[in-house]
Amino acid sequence: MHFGLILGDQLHHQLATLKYLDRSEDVILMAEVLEESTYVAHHPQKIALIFSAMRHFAKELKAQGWRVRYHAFNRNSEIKKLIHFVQAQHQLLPATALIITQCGEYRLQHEIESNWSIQLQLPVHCLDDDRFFCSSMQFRQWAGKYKTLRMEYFYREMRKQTQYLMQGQQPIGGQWNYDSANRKRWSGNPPLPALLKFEKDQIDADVIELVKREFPQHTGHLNHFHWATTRSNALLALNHFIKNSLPNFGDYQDAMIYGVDYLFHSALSPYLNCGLLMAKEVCDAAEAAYYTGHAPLNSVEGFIRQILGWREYVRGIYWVNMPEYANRNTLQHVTPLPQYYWTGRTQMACMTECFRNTFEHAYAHHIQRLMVTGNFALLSGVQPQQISEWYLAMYADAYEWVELPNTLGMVMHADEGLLASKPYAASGNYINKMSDYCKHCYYNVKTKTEPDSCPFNSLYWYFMIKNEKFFRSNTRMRMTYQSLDKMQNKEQIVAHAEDLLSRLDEL
Ligand code: FAD
Ligand code: DLZ
Ligand code: SF4
Repeated sequence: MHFGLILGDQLHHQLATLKYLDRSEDVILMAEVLEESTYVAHHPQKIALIFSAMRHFAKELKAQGWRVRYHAFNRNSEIKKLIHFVQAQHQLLPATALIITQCGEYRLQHEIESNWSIQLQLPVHCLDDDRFFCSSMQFRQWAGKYKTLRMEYFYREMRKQTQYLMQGQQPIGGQWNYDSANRKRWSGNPPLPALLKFEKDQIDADVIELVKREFPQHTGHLNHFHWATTRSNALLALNHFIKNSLPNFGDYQDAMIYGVDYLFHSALSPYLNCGLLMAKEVCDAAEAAYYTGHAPLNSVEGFIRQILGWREYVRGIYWVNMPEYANRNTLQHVTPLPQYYWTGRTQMACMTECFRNTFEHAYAHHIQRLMVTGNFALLSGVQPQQISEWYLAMYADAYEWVELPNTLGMVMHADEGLLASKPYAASGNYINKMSDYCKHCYYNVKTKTEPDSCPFNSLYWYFMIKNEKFFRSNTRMRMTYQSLDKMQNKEQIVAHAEDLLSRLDEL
């Protein structure tokens, strides 16, 4: 008899472990444990989503005839780590092997590979996670062919492999990428889709109570919890997105609006990452919407690129470069993360608005993460590991394989440009162009060195001056340095930025 351990982000009926095991003989183990729920201070909604989805999944497995041993969260129990639960079950009912599908985080994968078999006195077999379009092995082979890696080239390979939006070897429409058509500002039209909220059942209600009781000190609210916690509801969320938001997804992908939580984004990442949805079925549904004429090419290509391109690419980067990747800090940033990342209290309206979204929903869309909270951390020189921990804690979709390359690579440019060829640094002007946040702000986005000037402005130029040795020779940043060279009041900007940095927590 084998044990199959299924983790909180592996909740799919076609998981490699389940395909490998025999339901008439083998036993499935699942456990809610202290270590997994506190290795960072996860947002309470993230914990609630995972616990509730785990409980629903275990129930579905039992209904299908699997023998399931489930450990519900109990802070006082001896079972604090996943291995403790396997150990306890192995003592009760000795197994011949433990089967597991590759974990999403190096931390746990490494612990399993290096210790478990000896500690448990049990062979441990680790299966490839085949929920992705590109295996870690395939990515390694692809990456081995290039001196410099670029997502765009990886994405083209994946388009050819999967044949999404392709005519033979050529992209439909003649272009691989419609990013330049995806930058409209939104000012009230087209109307936003209604928010899909799921009725809570008894399992959801029990878990929400438990999380409220057990994790009161974790940042984030539980009262807005409306995530799907079953596969059938996650499929409803997918259909809702395809029908109501995908047609406008492309045009407004980069827009941000005060008080608007999701715009035309899908909010499907928590389901994709915990297993309730498969990447392939999501991309299939989007592609079908193009072929039926329901959604335009810039939306469908843009959406598929995020999943087939970025999501797979960052996963590849993670597994090829861990564990040393996590410690990189190319720009040698050491500033502690300002307190307002946890309290939301700052006078910068763009930041308070992204924090509000985050705390209320364990969600913020990509541009909010990249160009507001991320951009600010980059410009103010926050230590990459501290801001990485914040993203890992705050979002319902956050697992290290996807969070770390996005934060450390894309946002903080801490990986020597491995992931992105130039930093996504921007002044307040970009935020003002893509949002209406500045209208609600104490600071003035139009000035740089006045007492009430937008902090992003002087910090942006200060960042360029401080890091000149890294970026001046970068051809993609030529215009930035040409503008800097023409600038009259550089000393004033430096002085202003240094003053802001000396009282970063008060902004
Ligand atoms: P949509 O805009 O609807 O996009 C569709 C899907 O594409 C997403 O559901 C997601 O699966 C995928 N996707 C889009 N962009 C990316 C990307 N850059 N990398 C990987 N997948 C992408 N995404 C996570 O899933 N987990 C994380 O922990 C995470 N951390 C991030 C941290 C930072 C600093 C930044 C800048 C981005 C991070 N992202 C992360 C990527 C992206 O912001 C989220 O995937 C996206 O906001 C999820 O919202 P959505 O489902 O509405 O996405
Ligand atoms: C994120 C998370 C949390 C909060 N709790 C659990 C848990 O109690 N049990 C579990 O199996 N998984 C949990 N997870 C997801 C794991 O942290 C995730 O599977 C690993 O980090 C590997 O990706
Ligand atoms: Fe953000 Fe600056 Fe605009 Fe205020 S003025 S919302 S700080 S970009």
